[in-house]
Amino acid sequence: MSKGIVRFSASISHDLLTAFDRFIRDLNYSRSRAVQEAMRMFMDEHTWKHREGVLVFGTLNIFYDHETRELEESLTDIQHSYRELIISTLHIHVDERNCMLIISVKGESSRIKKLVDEIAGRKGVKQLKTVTFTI
Ligand code: NI
Repeated sequence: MSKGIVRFSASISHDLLTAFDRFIRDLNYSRSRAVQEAMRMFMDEHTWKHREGVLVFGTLNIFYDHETRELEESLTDIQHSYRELIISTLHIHVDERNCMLIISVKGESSRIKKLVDEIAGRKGVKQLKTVTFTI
């Protein structure tokens, strides 16, 4: 084993590992390479959440059920509360039931984290993915 390389073990479900192995085999990745890339991507995505006072810009991509009672109203209310961060919003009607909201933001990291947490905590929000850059 070369210097700087370590082995570690982790516990995950059998189903997840099976799906992961199948997935990376199609990409011609080894487990080690895929896990390293996933760890770097994870840290890239979340680093700004641990740092206060950093200027962050990017998009919040929210996939939600528009039939959930009062969700759309509360998403609008939240956006009004954080309007100083929001550059623009794009609403996409995905199908009969689901919508996607893309909110472009620019502002201080801890404030954007609060906005993300408020939206993610709403009932009916199925997924929230952020694409962020720091400068
Ligand atoms: Ni819609």
